[in-house]
Amino acid sequence: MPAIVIVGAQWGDEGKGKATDHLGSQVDYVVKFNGGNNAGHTVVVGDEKYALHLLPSGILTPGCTPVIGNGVVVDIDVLFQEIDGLEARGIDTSSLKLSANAHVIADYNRTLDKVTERFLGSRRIGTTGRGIGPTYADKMNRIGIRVQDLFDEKILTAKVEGALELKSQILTKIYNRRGPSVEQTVEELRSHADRLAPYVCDTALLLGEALDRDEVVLLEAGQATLLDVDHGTYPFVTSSSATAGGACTGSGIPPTRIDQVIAIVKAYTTRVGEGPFPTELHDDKGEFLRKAGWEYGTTTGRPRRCGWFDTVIARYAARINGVTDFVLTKLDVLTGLEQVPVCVAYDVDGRRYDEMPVNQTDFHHAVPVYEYLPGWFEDISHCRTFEELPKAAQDYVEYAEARSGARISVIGVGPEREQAVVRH
Ligand code: 2SA
Ligand code: GDP
Ligand code: MG
Repeated sequence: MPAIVIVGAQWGDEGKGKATDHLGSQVDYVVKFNGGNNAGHTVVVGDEKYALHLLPSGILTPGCTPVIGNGVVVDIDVLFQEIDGLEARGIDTSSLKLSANAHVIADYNRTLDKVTERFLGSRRIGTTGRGIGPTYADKMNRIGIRVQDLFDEKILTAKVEGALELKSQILTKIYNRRGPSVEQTVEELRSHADRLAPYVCDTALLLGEALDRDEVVLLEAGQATLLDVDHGTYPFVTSSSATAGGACTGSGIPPTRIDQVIAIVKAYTTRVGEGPFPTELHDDKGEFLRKAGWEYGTTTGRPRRCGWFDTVIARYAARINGVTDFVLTKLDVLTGLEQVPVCVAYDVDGRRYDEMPVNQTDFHHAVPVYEYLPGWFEDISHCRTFEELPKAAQDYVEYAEARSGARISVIGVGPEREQAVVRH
């Protein structure tokens, strides 16, 4: 039976959490494979609203085992805060599994993230300040601290010493700040070890065996295609592999076992943080989308930048991820517009681009070429079949589908679990 991957098609916050939760009852394992507590996934169940950061969205479904894979970077304090928060609301988190190979976010990396952003000034990335980038940098630099290191004080001390030797030099000489002591860091990391131990295991083995038993594994990406460190709008990206390929490296599940790739795409586009965004709106229409879609960061509360739907980006996401199905979310937010512009190509200094320009400068200069579709005014939040949608909304979906390179299987018409139109 299948391994299914869920990815974001744009710059994140497309509604991956809701889509994962929607599939929760049909799957046995939900795996977070990249990122950390920079992610924010909102799931609304009845009157309850949950904001998940480190825990996979499947944790809300009884019987579904949540897994934090090796590709994730873990802030242990935040992990326990989230576990405690959910337990206090009656959610059982005891089945959580955490990869022994996942990397741990140490306090010095949170500090480095923040001071680096200040240092960059106008060239800043607009990170969430959670220490994500420096922790992945340590991983690649082979000076990272992994979950398994927490259980051996000698090894942990040697690793922290190695990492801090370099960091302290950077912190004191370049940023003029005092680096933390080895003892302090080891003590802080070790303080969690006993509580963490029951969750820790070889998650790649666990998932491989689950697939052998024909169980269903859902791999849930944090962030999105255009924030992927390789395929996104570098350097305005996160530091992990947020595309479908990352699901394999971040979980230990091989590519030959992935059966379906579902990309979540918003009916318009948003972005938080810095970086190019061709269809961004700086006028009252942008404000309309922000208000109607409540576009504020789930983790940091930052207002999200808003713009029209961009089929060039959707096609790119379909190609890079091998998308089999799109879930088009937040169609309800577009209700009440006379006309809805859709970007079909870019004009870059007089030259037309139908596909994403590979050159970063070209993408910065991309001016959207729009087609204008008729809007609708009817409330669609109660629609549950495609036929119930107003004709103009149906046309919008079919237009987006024809230009996005994969079928649109589900349409979101509201934040709640059941507010969806299932087509396939
Ligand atoms: P980082 O902190 O190193 O990962 O930041 C690098 C870039 O990645 C962007 N990024 C995000 N974009 C959208 N949503 C994210 N999660 C939160 C949410 C964001 C929030 O769900 O709302 O609450 O602000 C997320 N995480 C990282 C970030 O904006 C940088 O552009
Ligand atoms: P994620 O990071 O991709 O999981 O997305 P977020 O949770 O950060 O942001 C998506 C927001 O849109 C959340 O507040 C969801 O509750 C909400 N949402 C998801 N799908 C829909 C939809 O179809 N319509 C509306 N109005 N809101 C939705
Ligand atoms: Mg989010």
